[in-house]
Amino acid sequence: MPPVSVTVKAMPETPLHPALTAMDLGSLRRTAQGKVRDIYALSPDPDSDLLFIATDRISAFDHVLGSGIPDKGRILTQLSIFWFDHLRDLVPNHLVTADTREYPADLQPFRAQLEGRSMRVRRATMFPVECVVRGYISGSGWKDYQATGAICGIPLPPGLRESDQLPEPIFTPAAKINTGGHDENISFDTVVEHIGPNYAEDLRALTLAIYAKASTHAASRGLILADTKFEFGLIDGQVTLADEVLTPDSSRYWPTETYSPGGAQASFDKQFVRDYLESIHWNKQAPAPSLPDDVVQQTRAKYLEAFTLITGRTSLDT
Ligand code: PZK
Repeated sequence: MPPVSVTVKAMPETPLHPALTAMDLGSLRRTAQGKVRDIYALSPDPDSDLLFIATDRISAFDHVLGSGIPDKGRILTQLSIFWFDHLRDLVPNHLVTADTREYPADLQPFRAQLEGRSMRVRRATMFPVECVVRGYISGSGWKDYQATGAICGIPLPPGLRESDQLPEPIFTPAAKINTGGHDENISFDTVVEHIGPNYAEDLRALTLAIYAKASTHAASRGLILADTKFEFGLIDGQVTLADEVLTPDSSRYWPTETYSPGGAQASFDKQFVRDYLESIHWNKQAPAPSLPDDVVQQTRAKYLEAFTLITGRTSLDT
């Protein structure tokens, strides 16, 4: 009898809970809702800390889909916390605690919903600028380059191909468009007009420094950090990193192994979702479809893979 060799592919842990796509926090006041994240005020006091929550909702082609991805909110929250810690010597951040036992008493009944997916954060006065940094040319940057040879007024060398690495990382700020539209790329001079030269310089320098540190870490884990977006605010007069940071929802990560410039790169996390939505010829108008369970599970596995690669941890719970 020859020896039998069995290889078991490591399977991601099975989710213990269904996707959580809508929060129920009783009478707590929601102050902002994004496609995927919710922000609540911890108390009626206008200066109170905020509760920043990542739900399991997922968006594609600018719509929130009918299905959530179990554990997505916990995965993205744990990634943000990892990066806040990794970046702590570079920039202060808004995180107070993610230990739900340190949340106010009236939230204790909701701890099961909040555990792992929420952060108690300091309230900041947010700068009205999306701080985007690109090390590679993709997305709206590729579109602008093809049309004008520049991104946000920064001239780039001719002959770049889609997904090429840029000669050096560039700060490509964007202005938020409120009514669901895409952010609009703006020049550095426009940032200066909005917030003044000192803060504009601060945001650019911080954004580029954070990108340098984060992309070095990502590279050590086999990932290219193609681009990412930060939001900053003022807390006690200090420029502070806020929002979620360096998650797959706010960043483009590409596996170094399959990187191939000259076209679009597959999405690390959402490619199964996009492929499914294209396969059913959805017209990309509301209502957005739900996802079959195999697409949900494959997508969940990709978020877990990103988490494990970046943090070196195999479980969300340890
Ligand atoms: C804040 N957003 C964007 C994110 C949404 C909206 N620490 C803070 N203090 C004050 N305001 C904000 C933050 C943070 N972070 C961030 N809007 C306000 C946003 C997620 C969901 F609906």
